Amino acid sequence: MTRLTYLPSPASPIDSPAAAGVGARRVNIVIVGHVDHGKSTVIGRLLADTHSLPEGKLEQVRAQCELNSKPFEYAFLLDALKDEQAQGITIDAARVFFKSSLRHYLILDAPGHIEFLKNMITGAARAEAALLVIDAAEGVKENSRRHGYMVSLLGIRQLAVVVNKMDLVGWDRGIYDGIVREYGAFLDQVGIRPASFIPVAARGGDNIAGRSASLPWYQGPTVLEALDQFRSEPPPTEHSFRMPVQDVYKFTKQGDDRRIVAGTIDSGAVNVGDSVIFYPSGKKSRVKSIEAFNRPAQVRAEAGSAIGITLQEQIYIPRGEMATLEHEPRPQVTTRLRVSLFWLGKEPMVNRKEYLLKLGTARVTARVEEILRVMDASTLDPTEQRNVIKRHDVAECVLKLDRAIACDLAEDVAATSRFVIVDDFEIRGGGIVREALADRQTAVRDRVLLRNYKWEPSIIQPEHRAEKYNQKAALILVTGEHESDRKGVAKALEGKLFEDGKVVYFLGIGSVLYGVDADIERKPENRLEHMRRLAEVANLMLDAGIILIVAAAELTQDDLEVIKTAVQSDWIETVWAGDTITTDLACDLQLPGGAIPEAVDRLKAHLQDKGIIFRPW
Ligand SMILES: Nc1nc2c(ncn2[C@@H]2O[C@H](COP(=O)(O)OP(=O)(O)OP(=O)(O)O)[C@@H](O)[C@H]2O)c(=O)[nH]1
Ligand SMILES: [Mg+2]
Repeated sequence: MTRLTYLPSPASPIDSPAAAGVGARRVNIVIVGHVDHGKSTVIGRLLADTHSLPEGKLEQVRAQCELNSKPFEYAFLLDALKDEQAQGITIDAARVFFKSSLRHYLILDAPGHIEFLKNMITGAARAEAALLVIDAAEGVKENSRRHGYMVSLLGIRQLAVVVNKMDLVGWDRGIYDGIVREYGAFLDQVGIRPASFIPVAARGGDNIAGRSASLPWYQGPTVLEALDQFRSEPPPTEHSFRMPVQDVYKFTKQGDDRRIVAGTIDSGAVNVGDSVIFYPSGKKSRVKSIEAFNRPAQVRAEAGSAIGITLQEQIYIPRGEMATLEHEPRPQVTTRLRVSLFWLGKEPMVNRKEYLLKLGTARVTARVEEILRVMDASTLDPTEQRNVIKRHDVAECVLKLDRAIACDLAEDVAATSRFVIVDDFEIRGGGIVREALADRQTAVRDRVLLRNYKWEPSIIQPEHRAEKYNQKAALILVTGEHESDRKGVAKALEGKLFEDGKVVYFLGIGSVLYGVDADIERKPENRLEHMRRLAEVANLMLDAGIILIVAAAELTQDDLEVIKTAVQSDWIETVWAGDTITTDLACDLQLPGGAIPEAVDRLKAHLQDKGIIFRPW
């Protein structure tokens, strides 16, 4: 079936159930620790000692070392495997598979904290348990602590601490005990109770897969035994269904109006016939079919699979929405989040600066509204009260987003509570959502969600209207000071577009105030409701495919946020008429005072740039 080529390929071919072995659930383990403390050696040894290496690999790497006259390192095994896997894998963490007599494992060796955080949060990798390696000779270092904190922040509750290189300290029990005390106290502070502290010498294989004769005083499990003792977490299908929408594809065959909503299921499961609700929009439909990559259509799909669903009623949903099931707990929808985050950027995180927050497939501009608490992650000492979050700090803060997103709280659905913060195209931090806070639009949003839930979809697709009218529906908000001629500009634009054959309508605020709003007084406390009604009227006209031009004096950012709650934000253009912007509104275009025809020309060019109307060839 050719249509399946529209679907994204699964995150990685080795994520397939086949790789986990028939019937066995694979356990994912992340390995962390300070640089050079021996992560790669532990993994290399595990591979070698469980006979999980490809035939002849060990000998091949040894021979190569000899050839280049450098000492053999178990870490080289990983590099060799990494090279082999490199095709088809796009993430930075080395992914290594091996099996014990009990079950299959995937071990993720993250080369640094950015990669670790990135992979853990973006879902490129998820781990149920962690191994944290500490060099017995060097002792607990800053990154031993930072990584421990990150493990706790990511909600990984199972941890074994590997005290490595015991050979370098003469297998001394006192040194081991000291590390157990010091690091155990630290873990206690971040709320992790480690399953075990294991003294090992990874290079020689002591206490990795086999018991060490040099450590007779230690009675606990070997690393391999500790792995086998980790609980395999309850399958994510026990949680609510969450699928961030990656993309919406349209069938291209003539007369086929269906779309495929594609994404990877983060948690839960979905069945054909289920009633799905997309958030933050609140739009609803029913699952008609589930299409999976390279597999025949299926009736059910579970967490971890990359799928596409077709819907009974065709509704417009953009990338970034989150598919959920009607009969399950709904996600949080808000523009204000209380979060715990970890900052890795060289430049500190500051108030007022704009960042990009990525959660699921949603991308949204975010600012720090308030910093509640900052700690140094390597000591967990609360730093003095300050208003910046420095590199390697962990902080609890309130983030304000410029439009609402759907997410979950860490305690409800971990996967859809994780986010990263991007600045200048690089990931600078990440964290989890602790609490969804109310914002000014909460009441409006609740009504919009209900409206969308009850929405009667037309059989005419929005893009068919767009094709017929040769334009994209848009709300153009023309605002300015009271004295500005915003109405003049707005009406002239309407005239010009009408002349060009567009379906366009000018709406003055007065037409709403004394009509739709006739039952509410004009006083400041009613402004929100006035805006809500204006936005609802606009939403109807936009749904009809119209370019709607609204003129209103001195719109503020608050007004815009209310309007954005009811009207899809990518359909809105804000224009300020006049030399100085006197409110806090973020404008897409400013038209300095002057002749109306010029203003209209500039506006028209702007609409062409935005693809709302098309430029003549
Ligand atoms: N003496 C001794 N050296 C070891 C042991 N385990 C690892 N090493 C050495 O420590 C060095 C670092 O080991 P790696 O496994 O590369 O450490 P890593 O944590 O993966 O390092 P990065 O990936 O660079 O952070 C290597 O030279 C290893 O041979 C051990 O048990 N005893
Ligand atoms: Mg390494």
